[in-house]
Amino acid sequence: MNTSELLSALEFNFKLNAIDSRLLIVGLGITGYSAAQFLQNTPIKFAVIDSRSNPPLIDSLRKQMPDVPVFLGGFNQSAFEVATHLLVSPGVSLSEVMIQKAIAADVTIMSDIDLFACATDKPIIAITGSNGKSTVTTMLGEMGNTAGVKTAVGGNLGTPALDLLEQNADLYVLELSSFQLERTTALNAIAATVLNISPDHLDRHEDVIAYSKEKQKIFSGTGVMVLNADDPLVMNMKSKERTCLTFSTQKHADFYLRRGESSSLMQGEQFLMSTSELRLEGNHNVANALAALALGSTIGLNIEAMCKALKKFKGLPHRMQKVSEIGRVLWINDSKATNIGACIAALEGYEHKVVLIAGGDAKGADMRDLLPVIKAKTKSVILIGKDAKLIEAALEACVPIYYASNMKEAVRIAQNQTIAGDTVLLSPACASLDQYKSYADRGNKFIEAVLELGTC
Ligand code: UMA
Ligand code: ADP
Repeated sequence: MNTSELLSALEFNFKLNAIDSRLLIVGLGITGYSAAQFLQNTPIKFAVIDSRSNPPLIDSLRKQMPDVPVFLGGFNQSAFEVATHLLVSPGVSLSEVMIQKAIAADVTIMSDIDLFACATDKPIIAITGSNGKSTVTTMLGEMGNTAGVKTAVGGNLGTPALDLLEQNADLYVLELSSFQLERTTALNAIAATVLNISPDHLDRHEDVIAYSKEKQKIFSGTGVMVLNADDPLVMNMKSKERTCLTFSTQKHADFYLRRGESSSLMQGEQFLMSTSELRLEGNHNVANALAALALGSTIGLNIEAMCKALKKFKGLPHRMQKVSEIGRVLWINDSKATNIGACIAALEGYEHKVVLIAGGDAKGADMRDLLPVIKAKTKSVILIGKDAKLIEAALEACVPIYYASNMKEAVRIAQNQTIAGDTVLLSPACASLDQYKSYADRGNKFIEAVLELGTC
């Protein structure tokens, strides 16, 4: 797409133009930086603001774009007052006072995803949900490339959407978070899905219904809706006016799991592949595979190529990742389980009781939702992090509970709870930021501690 087509799209969607608009990029993380780099090659006038005095990318910005005005160390009122448009990074809450004032003054709120949608005429497939986004986004990326369609993947997955443009792909697959969706209005994905809804980010969203409404925004536009027939909150999003495809591991759907002596992935009456050919564990990953197949089918990806990609896909690190087997005890790293839904899915996948390491920042979720599955599927629980006491109270002593102040201690306590044949699962049901740099840092600390056991 050339600059004049981009400018027409920005004018049409946002009344954003090179003459009288002033855009303020709020937040200088990787999203804000990608937006600045993109706008630098257009005639749109923009500035950048971050509440931190020394945001991570300030040096690069000053070096690469010395003429761009930058405001740091707070949300400076005068910077907001001249802005006609705010491009708000996902890490910044829309309830910030200066943003609320801007909304009241009719300033247009937009996201990097809006800019991206205006900047490409190539198909976009958009993926959200409480859990499975990264897995399905990556699966679909592999499917596209295996089918011979140059596919780029990004968004919440890690590479900001605007940075994908340089790959000049023929298909873009975007993982989108509720934070990205709540400030996006111009997305018109050729196909989109909400994989599932379970409580998450309730420190930022009023309740699960408000959170689910933000997720539903992924269906703005006219594209195909891919819906999880096993999730009532998702099925409520179905629109009569739109083409819908469903997937299910429980019942007949457009893409579904046929259970039997050997279970199979099916499209209608057509056998696609046997589940034993999947390299990923758990019923939730069967659902993820079905969702990816359904999404791929909407743009006519070759079905054999999609199955070939699925058969090769080994999964992402920190999601039900096998770390080691020591003295016939299996250690599993599911550090990416940053909410209750992911922890429940992990535990439900076991036929025997496991030793669970959980805890961290519960983000306002009601930890009592964990009680039935913990009672049914765990031998004992070792709690870490800021909300350990809250979780203990929610579990009503249904199994033995221990505290650990760090991961090394948690792993040692877990080891003492095990006998040959047991599994120890790190699936925290909480965010990691109270004790770790990220979920990956938490997972790596777990791996380190487990591998140390093997050398003792
Ligand atoms: N921040 C400030 N002041 C500011 C701006 C940001 O303190 O003025 C803080 C935020 O509160 C947050 C951090 O800086 O703690 C980063 O926020 P950001 O919006 O600058 O983040 P980016 O670096 O742009 O990364 C974002 C996503 N981050 C968030 O949603 C918090 C990344 O998702 C995403 O990969 C990236 O854009 C590219 O699209 C991360 C994430 O944790 C992985 N997502 C959440 C999740 O998956 O649960 C939603
Ligand atoms: P997201 O990007 O939505 O966080 P991931 O694919 O990174 O999703 O997986 C995050 C966590 O959720 C992991 O613990 C993983 O095992 C679990 N998970 C993956 N897919 C599903 C699903 N469909 N339902 C429930 N939990 C899932």
